[in-house]
Amino acid sequence: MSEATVHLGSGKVRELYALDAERLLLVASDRISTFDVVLPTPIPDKGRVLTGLSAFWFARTRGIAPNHLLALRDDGRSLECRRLEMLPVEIVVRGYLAGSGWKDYTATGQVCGHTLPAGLREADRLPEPIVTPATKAETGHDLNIGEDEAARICGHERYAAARDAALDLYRFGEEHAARRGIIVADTKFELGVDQEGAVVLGDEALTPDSSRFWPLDGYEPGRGQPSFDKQFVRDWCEETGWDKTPPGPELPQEVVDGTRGRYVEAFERLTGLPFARYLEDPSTVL
Ligand code: PZK
Repeated sequence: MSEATVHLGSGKVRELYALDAERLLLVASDRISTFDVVLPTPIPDKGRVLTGLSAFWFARTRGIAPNHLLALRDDGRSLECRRLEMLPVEIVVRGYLAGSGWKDYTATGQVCGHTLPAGLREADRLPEPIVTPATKAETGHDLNIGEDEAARICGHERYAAARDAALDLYRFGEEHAARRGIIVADTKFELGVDQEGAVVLGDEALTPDSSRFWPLDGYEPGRGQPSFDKQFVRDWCEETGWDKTPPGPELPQEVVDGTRGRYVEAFERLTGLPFARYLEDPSTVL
């Protein structure tokens, strides 16, 4: 980084810097988390895969919703972004029944206030995608809230604009990914408001870290689906008998290599580009 940059914060696997009054730098590391714990072993190029995918989606969804992307840096892992006033809620869109949605459905027949048809199985596709907002709780764990509460927190008009953008973005991404053999079961969007008051997509978008990606090949409702990207890591962690409290285990080389291959495969399937070309010239995704 040649400019004077100020470190603003760290996510589990990303860093955020201020470039100037209007611009931020989002840098994706090669760290990987599983069962909510960041592991000590990096996955080479994971940050470049996620950044390249985000930039790819930002470039292709400009006509659906404006986004914060200003520039993709030559290192392939850093995005220069417009500074926004972020909404205090995350917008989760779910097209399939998984995770906490499946749990809630089995208990109540509802997911975050959405009444669903009876008789759905785990991992079933929903008749229509649903929006289930969440707040970033103090503990770091997200807390699901109803759309009514999200609208009160954000303002009704802002929430409606954010929800509409999120649904349109999910529908576009889900359809594109399905044609390339990847199910986007659900995804989280973070939106903000720009200087003109427009609702703008921020953060990362439609990446394996912000979404549940499943392989379409072998998809079978009625059971949990394997993660497209992290299944080798999860399986290996389960085999070791690790109790899922920090520190996490060091990953063996074959798990690192297999996992890197899955991230690269997701990139190549979704972008239609060889990852090697992205490494030579990141702007090929734009
Ligand atoms: C913003 N985060 C999350 C925290 C990370 C990411 N365009 C924006 N304008 C203002 N604020 C943010 C963004 C974006 N994106 C994002 N927090 C603030 C976050 C820590 C590390 F990489």
